[in-house]
Amino acid sequence: MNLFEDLKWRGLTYAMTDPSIEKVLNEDQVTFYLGADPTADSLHVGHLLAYLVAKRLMIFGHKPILVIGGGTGLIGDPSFKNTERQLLTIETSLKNAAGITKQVKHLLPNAQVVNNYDWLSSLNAIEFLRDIGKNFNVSYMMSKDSVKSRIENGISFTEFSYQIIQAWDFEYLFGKHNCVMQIGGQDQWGNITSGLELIRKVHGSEAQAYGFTFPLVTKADGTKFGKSESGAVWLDKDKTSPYEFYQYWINTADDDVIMRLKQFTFLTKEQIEELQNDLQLHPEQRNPQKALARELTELVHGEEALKEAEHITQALFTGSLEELTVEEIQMGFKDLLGFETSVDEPIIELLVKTLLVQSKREARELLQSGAISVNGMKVIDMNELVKKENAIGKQYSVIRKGKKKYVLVKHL
Ligand code: 545
Repeated sequence: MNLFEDLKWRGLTYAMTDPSIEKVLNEDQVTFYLGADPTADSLHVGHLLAYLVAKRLMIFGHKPILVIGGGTGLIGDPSFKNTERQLLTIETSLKNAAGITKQVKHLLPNAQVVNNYDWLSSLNAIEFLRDIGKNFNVSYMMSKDSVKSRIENGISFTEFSYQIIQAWDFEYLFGKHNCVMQIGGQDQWGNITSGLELIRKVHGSEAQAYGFTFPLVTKADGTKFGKSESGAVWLDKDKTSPYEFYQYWINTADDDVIMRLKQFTFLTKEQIEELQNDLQLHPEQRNPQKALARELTELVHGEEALKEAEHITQALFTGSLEELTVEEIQMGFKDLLGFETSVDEPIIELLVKTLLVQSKREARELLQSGAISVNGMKVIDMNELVKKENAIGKQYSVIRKGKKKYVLVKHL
């Protein structure tokens, strides 16, 4: 499959400024760019798609420039936003830009990364209005779908001017780095086409430059992609642990999982078709979901973190929590309530208090029959103390009844 067919098959083509893009993508090796504003200190899974599209182009020989919007972030992109954005302070913008730069470098290790603050910050008002502004027609700017609703409901001159600034970036990169293509999500169409408009005004109507957008990710049930019960799914491991990240993908609905494998993984058509077959034959095994979670966790967090996430998932499934480290337990139980105690208590008391049994009589019977274990060790004596001293990392004891039922006791 050539690049364009691959992108199409994966559902990654939304709109193109020129049908000859297909030929350019398949036959040329061009420099292209993708921008992100530092509105937060981390990307989330929604933004990840954009970088994976860039990576696909890179694999086929095109050269990426990743623009960090240190300058544009100070203005605020109004595209499809209902209300005016809160201005970022320079400090926040810088701090966020550092976080995002680190992430994009990790995702595309060989890409050139630049910050548009470097060229935008020296632009003065006269230059802006005379050299750049003169190329834009206000009614053209107002007609963009991305700002239409805001024209009626209110938009500051600052945000209204955003498309000119992003357009200037494209023109700047075109002139300086021979960057002939800008890619972005479908919400970026207005800004990207403004850039092409400017390039043609400045470099003549024959100037060859292209815009390419991909669709926003949607879910079959209509709910928002990229949100879990605890909020956005971030790439930063301190905001969303690798285990939670893994869980997000493994919980993908059957109706979405094949699409997600196409969009977000580098598995081949054959591999994905095999998983599709697998989904039809034995959906209960969730092999496509496992493959998706594995691919993405490894890509974003690395092999070690993937192993850890799989280990926690496995241990929670079988109940063998005693195999886990303190960190793993904390990661896996972040949102679950355990039982806390500040004294070493006899097992019989704890069994009742944690509701693992209904009565002391039941507890006694289970202990006698060898069905109770603490941290993997069988306990028979009903007066045996569950001690902080013997706990995993002196913090957690796992009390298990039979194979599947267990509680986590936290020693305070
Ligand atoms: C700035 C200067 C340029 C070119 C582009 C930009 C950024 C652009 C924009 N993009 C979005 C974004 O989101 C915040 C990410 C970091 C927390 O606003 N004006 O910055 C998203 N983008 C990726 C995709 C997008 C877009 O980073 O293009 O469509 C999401 O999928 O919304 O010269």
